[in-house]
Amino acid sequence: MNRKLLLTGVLVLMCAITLPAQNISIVPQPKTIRMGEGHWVLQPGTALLATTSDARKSAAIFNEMLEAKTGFQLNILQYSPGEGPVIHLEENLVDGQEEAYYLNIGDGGVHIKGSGKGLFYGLQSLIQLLEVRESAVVLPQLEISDAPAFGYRGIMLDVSRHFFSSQQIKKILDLMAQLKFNTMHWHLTDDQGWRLEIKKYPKLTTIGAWRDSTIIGQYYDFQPFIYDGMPHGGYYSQEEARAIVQYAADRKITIIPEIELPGHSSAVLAAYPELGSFDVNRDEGKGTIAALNDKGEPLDNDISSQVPGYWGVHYNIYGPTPEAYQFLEDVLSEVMEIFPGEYIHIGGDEVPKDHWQTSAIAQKVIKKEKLADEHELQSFFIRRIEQFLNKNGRKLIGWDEILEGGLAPNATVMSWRGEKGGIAAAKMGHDVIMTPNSHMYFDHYQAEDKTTEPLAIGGFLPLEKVYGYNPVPEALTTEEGKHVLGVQANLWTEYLATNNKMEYYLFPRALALAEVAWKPKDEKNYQSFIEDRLPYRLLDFEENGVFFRIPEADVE
Ligand code: TNX
Repeated sequence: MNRKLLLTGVLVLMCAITLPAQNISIVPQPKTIRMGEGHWVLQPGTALLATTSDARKSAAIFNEMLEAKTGFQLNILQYSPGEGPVIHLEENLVDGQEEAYYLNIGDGGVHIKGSGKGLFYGLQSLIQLLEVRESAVVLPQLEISDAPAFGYRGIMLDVSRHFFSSQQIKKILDLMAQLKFNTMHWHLTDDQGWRLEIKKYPKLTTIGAWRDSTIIGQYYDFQPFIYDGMPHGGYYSQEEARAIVQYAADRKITIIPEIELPGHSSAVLAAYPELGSFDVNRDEGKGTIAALNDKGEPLDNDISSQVPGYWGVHYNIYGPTPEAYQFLEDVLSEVMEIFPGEYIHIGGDEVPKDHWQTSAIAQKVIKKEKLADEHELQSFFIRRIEQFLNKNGRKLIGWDEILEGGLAPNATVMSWRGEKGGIAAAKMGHDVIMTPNSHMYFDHYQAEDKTTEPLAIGGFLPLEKVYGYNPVPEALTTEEGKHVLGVQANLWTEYLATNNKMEYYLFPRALALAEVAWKPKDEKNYQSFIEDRLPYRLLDFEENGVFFRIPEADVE
């Protein structure tokens, strides 16, 4: 069946009524909306008054979106025209909150008030209120006061397992901005590929960014694994990465780059094997992943020479050596030049620390530093990196495994193995981001019957479950709960190789997440979300070439 017809059918069913012509369908739903009477007609000659340069940037972005919808742009003016219709952007903090805004649509025009960020969000709401009729473009008369519940509203994109173009990243940033997300966590390195140009270490991208998927991987249980047999690769030049950072900043989104250490580092070690910690028992150790050729013969078992095309926890990791620290400090220095945000993510997840038990280099450091075990060694490693980042005015963030063996003193924790890690860190007075794999793993299936869905990693995460997530665990006191900065969904891309598939797994769940992050838990309402807002947003997506899963498309 034609996708548009199917979509309209499903949406009408969801609403159990025909879609009303005019509805307030802003996602995330604003805090308070007071409806007025009638409409205000937006005319091509309307002035968009923006007196600051930041407001003018936001106005220009609004204009592009407006043109896509209506075919016309407004005149951005620096001074009041004195007469005629005006959309007035007043850059002034609302209620002392940086992300709050006030929006009024009345007989005389539109007035939006807020900080630079607030104005941007006000304009995002305004665009979602526009109704393009045959005769005119109209806006409902109303008044909105709005502000987010959480200061951190994020989505993580894994570009290592599959590479995505700058253009696609920008498309996702556009959509994130519409939904008032303010953070994109960019998973730039992993076993399957290094994706950022580093001037001092060119082999990271000449070798580390390309994998040969014809090599058959072998897991801990020695089951052979092959993915699609196709080569994959790509990377962002520093110039491209800078352009993306700027593009995001213009949309009030901060990018947190992630450079994985000490594990998930096979791509680095393929390029610079000397940074690894293989030395004794190099391939006899239990659990070593061997590389095979297409006849199933071992490739001299030197896995450190391959960028693997198979997933899971890989055995070779950085050695705790002066060379590795120097390399990481050099890399992080270049990373900090490109990414001005306060956080740098250093991974820290899924490190097969037992590997360090058979590593002479690692054992030497454990002895010398009087560490109890390999957990403390990881902690020692990460503390060193934290000191370096802090010295450079940045904050370290890592996955919840960085708690094991002792948390670095100023670290922020991303809680992914459920909420346990986040709860523990918050109780210790550390900041946390909640991203539990029970509710926030968008690489999981959207239908219970997985055979009806495009191949993914596993798990079942329906829209309603995402919507129902409350980022502050009940186990925390009010004071401790303040350490929960916000919430993030993770899009791992082992099986997401195309732009469409990426969008299919993100949407519509990211719309539900937008309300989880923006609205206090007592003000969320799933029924109203799927009936009053979601259908309109999805029709808009459909018109703008955004791919998504039609909700309940699996229901007859
Ligand atoms: C676990 S979540 C991982 C990723 C995988 C993901 C698949 C985390 C910090 N590590 O490396 O891609 O599971 O769902």
